[in-house]
Amino acid sequence: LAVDDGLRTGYHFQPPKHWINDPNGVMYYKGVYHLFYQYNPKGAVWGNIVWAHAVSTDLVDWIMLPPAIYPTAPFDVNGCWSGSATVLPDGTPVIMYTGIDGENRQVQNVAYPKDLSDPYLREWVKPDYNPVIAPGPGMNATAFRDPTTAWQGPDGLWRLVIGTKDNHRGLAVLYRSRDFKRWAPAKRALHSGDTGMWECPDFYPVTTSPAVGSGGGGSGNGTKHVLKVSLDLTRFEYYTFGEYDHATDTYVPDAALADGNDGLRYDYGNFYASKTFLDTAKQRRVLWGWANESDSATADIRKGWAGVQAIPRKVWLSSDGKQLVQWPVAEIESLRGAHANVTDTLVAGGSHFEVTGLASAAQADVEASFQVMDLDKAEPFDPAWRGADAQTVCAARGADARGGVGPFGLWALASDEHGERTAVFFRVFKGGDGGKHVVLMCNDPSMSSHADDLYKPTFAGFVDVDIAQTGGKIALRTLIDHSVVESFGAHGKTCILSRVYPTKAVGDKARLYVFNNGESDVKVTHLNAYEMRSAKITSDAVEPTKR
Ligand code: DQQ
Repeated sequence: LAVDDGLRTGYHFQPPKHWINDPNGVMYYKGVYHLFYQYNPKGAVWGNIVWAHAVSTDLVDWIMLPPAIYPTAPFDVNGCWSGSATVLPDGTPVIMYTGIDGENRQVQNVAYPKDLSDPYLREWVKPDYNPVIAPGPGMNATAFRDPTTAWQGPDGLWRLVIGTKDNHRGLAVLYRSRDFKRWAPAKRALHSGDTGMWECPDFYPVTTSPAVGSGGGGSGNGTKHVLKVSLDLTRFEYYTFGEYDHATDTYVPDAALADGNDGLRYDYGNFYASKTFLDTAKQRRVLWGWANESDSATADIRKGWAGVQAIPRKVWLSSDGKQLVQWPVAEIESLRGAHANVTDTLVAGGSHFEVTGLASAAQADVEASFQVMDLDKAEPFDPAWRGADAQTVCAARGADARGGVGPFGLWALASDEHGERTAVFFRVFKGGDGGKHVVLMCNDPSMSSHADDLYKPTFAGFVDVDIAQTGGKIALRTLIDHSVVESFGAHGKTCILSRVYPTKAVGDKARLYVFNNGESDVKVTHLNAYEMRSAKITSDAVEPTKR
């Protein structure tokens, strides 16, 4: 069975065709959000990489512009890879990106807007003095890339980090500059870990308030600094946060946090090479991440497209200071249309019901609150799973394995008779640390499609909530978009994005169910499922009004 084009997204960012990967140079500049991204202008597989460019005034509707940065010079002749934008104090934005030079070395180049009076900043100029940072002696020149947004220290110097590796050790190496032109490496890396290459590092301040200030300054007074890296070995992203001392450029992660595979993730699903920016218009930090396909390369070539961007997420520190919290930017709620509502409906163990009333549940935003009626029915947490990651537990106890408390949640993109369905659910165990329940959130795509050439990984993360304290209540929000199921558990504490390829649950054939496959009854206290309109993706045919 072939995957069909009814799987293109309606409100997740996608260009009309071809391959995309990492978001790049994301920024807000004079009323306009810029999204650049890794793009193959010639096909639906990775290669020929340029920076494609799109602009928006609301992070919802996008105007597609011609590629902004593409190979033109010896310092980027073999590709223009990932990088970031920095808005300088005089208001000029500057991009730094990784160029693949004639010797296939990874070097860092800067580019400046050609015409600051163009509200879309369409054209970018690369000064002849590039590259501004080349791999030093003894450095791994084929693993030295993805510069972050720069920040300025109290001494006035700019700093940024670049991802690299030294044998198996991943590093975020620090560089400093007075003029954004001449850069000197710091003696010590900002941080490192025994994890393999660190791609796409990101480093930024957060507080427990979703609203952020200027974004400058060191840690202290409730401000923590987040360091995120993308591990090319596992294709997952991990973060720590802790104290950053501006004067000495020392970063010390909080003691409870681990680097690498045992660490915290932004997303426990298909989400990679992400990058944040400070949105000065709305005083928030916004996270962009790329979701790859999980069908085959052959299917991508047939479809003519591959890759989407996740919905931009606001990110901040949880009130207990133990993790980050993420939530889709409020702007996407402007796409909400007709909605179906369920209140105080009991779902008996072993039962399910359809959420009816939507013309299609292929493009929907679902907010649900569940209440477990009998937490005592929770199964003991198998001591053999201690230290195991959530994905291992969920693979052992999928959506169809009957439990004590849960699995309960949604069947998204379900066909008639739900022969196809993607299960997003919680499962609760007794006997966690300190006697707390262990709450697991999973995305089980094993029944998501009748097609046979798909990679269908189970994704899962633990949810750090004390479910007994909340009276058995837990919330789930799921953004459904044809081939995307992007979920936020417990108000954004655990997030899972999954790509699925239904063959029957497509367009107006897609349905939505609530299911409970546990012993304990579960009540749906509230559920609102909104049909989502499509975002407007236009090309730049019309000259915008200059202001
Ligand atoms: N993708 C880019 C690299 C980056 C990787 C190349 C991460 O710069 O390290 O397309 O997906």
